[in-house]
Amino acid sequence: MSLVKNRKDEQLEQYRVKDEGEKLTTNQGLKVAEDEFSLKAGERGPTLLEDFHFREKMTHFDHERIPERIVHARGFAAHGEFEVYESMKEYTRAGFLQDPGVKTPVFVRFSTVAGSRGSAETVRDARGFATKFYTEEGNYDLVGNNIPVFFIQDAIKFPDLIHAVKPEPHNEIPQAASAHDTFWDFVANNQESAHMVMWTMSDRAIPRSFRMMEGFGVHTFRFVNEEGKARFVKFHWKPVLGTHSLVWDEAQKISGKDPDFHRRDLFDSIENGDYPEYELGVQMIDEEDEFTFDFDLLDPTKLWPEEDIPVKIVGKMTLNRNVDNVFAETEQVAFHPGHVVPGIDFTNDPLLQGRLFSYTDTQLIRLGGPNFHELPINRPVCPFFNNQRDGYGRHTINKGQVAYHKNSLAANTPAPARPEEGGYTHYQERVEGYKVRARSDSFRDHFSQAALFWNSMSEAEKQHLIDAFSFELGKVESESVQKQVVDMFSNVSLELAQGFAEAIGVEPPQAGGASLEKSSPALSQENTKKSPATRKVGVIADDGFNSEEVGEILTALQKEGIQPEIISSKLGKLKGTDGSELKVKHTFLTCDSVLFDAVYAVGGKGAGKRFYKDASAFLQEAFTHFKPIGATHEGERWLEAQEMTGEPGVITGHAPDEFAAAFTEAIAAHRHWNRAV
Ligand code: HDE
Repeated sequence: MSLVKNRKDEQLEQYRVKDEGEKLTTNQGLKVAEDEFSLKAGERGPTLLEDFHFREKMTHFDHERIPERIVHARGFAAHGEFEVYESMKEYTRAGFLQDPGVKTPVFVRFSTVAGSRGSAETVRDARGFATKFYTEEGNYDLVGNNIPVFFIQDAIKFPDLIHAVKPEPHNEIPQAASAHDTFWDFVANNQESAHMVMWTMSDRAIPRSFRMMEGFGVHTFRFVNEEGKARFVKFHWKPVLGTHSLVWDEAQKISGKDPDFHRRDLFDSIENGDYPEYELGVQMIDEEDEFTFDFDLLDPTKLWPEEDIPVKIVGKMTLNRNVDNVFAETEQVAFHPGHVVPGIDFTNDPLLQGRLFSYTDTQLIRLGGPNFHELPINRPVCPFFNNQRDGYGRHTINKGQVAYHKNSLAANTPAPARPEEGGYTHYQERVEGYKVRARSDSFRDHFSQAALFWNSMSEAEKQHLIDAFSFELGKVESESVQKQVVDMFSNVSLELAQGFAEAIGVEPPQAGGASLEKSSPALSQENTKKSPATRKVGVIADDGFNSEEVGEILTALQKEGIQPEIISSKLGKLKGTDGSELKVKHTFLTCDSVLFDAVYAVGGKGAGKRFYKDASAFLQEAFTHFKPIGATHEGERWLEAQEMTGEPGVITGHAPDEFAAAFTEAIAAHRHWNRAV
């Protein structure tokens, strides 16, 4: 664990308790003499009500659970720090964005949306990316997703969307999946969802790692500077390792082999010192330019193409400490898009406006009352004073007789602060209009940006989209819903609609498609950063491996930050040709090809028939998932036997140093889509 200390860490320290080595007590501090037997009337008699220790232990246990989040229930979090690269003074007065060198403590929770708290992590879904900045001016929460747009335009439809995507109420099936009738019925009948559905059917919805996905604030917010000048702003997190995904078959298998795949990856990386890093980016538009775009800036189903409105990279976040206790921190953390600091303000995006209500409301039921801000993980690092009092679980002991404003008995304190003293003032936007339940006409184009997304995909990504639609709608039972969805997406791309219509047995549409030709290269993961760092390579080896060669190759890979793990038929140590040893980390039984980024087939003279069978299955699976494969000696012959040699991303037959360099490059490429599988 990192030894990094910051103000939040110091604050949390006063609440940490280590029980190890202590005497067992009740919650009243009374030492307990016996913890295995309840108090009975005779050895075989009934338990007595007066057994306060039993009662307390059982009562606490009975109350250990709180309601899980209605959405984003399955999540995992870590602590870290944020530092701005250059002052953002020109654009915002937000204190934490002023000084390079000042490190603001952060707490980030990643999540899936639809699944229950115990569901698998590699399901097809959007991912939550919620960041709490513990700034000196109070907590600022950037509660975003890994997808820059949302399914709906108005918060009033959120309960409908979530009811449709959650397991169907009559049989509570399926868990953590959108491949069912009610979700697709919702999509077809609420066509504003088209753009986000393109993203959730794309590889973005099956990230390789929380460390390798982008984050987006989604809504348009406002930056306001010291002079009161405002600009529209969208927030981005860009992962330093690039944006990478799993393949769908692999993701489904991981759900069974390791339902904790993403949290394990995050936890282990932090423990290893491979701290996940993300750069903060902002897109800004001047208020004067509000109406110069072919979409409405307030519409949360629209993104701002990065080629038109560049993302200015302004700082970096590093996650460097795992939590001590998942319940106390990750489960009890309470995010809220309404937790803002001076210099950051809202817009009239009707989705954002509704969220500003929902998040406090949900914490009241989830955390049991209005004092959740006092929980250690939620406390700001700056002091807070007001006239709020009492309620369930109140910790603060407010002294004095005055709990109201205005007063004379306490000299009218706590007193509101003027802006120059840090008081938050809302941006004075001029608003007028009739009270109506309506949607602006400028929100009506649902297909152009969905088409922009399609146009921006590589051939492989387009195929993945067709496959994902074919999978999801292949699980839908209602033919009418299937047909409606085909009709709907024929407005986006005829190629897409025809592709999956064919697969699900619906008459493919003959006409349609958006006329848009524009594309945005930033949307394709083909154009993301490529790095071999922290990639996991399964090394399949047995006794009698070529020591010198393997030693050289593994050292070269490790120098690039690649993490080789030895897999064999049994645990223990393998002996190489010169007597050197390799420690086996996994057997074919305890791991699986889907849990690695690449495979290196080493072999060994001791490898028998059974070993060869297991190794072949492992390699075959890696091959069909387009993963880099390297092989030397026996390994090379295994690949030849399976006709993999010479395929893209399959590295064989070089001197060790050349092999290591070529294999590293293949690993950095992530996947090799142009392979014949
Ligand atoms: Fe959320 N959302 N949401 N959401 N959301 C919640 O708040 C809600 C939306 C997001 O790790 C809930 O504390 C409404 C968009 C994240 O603890 C709840 C609407 C985006 C998390 C809620 C939205 C998000 C939540 C459930 C439509 C991306 C997890 C538990 C108006 C910008 C935070 C909780 C964590 C959680 C409501 C739409 C992101 C019920 C009403 C858009 C990352 O309050």
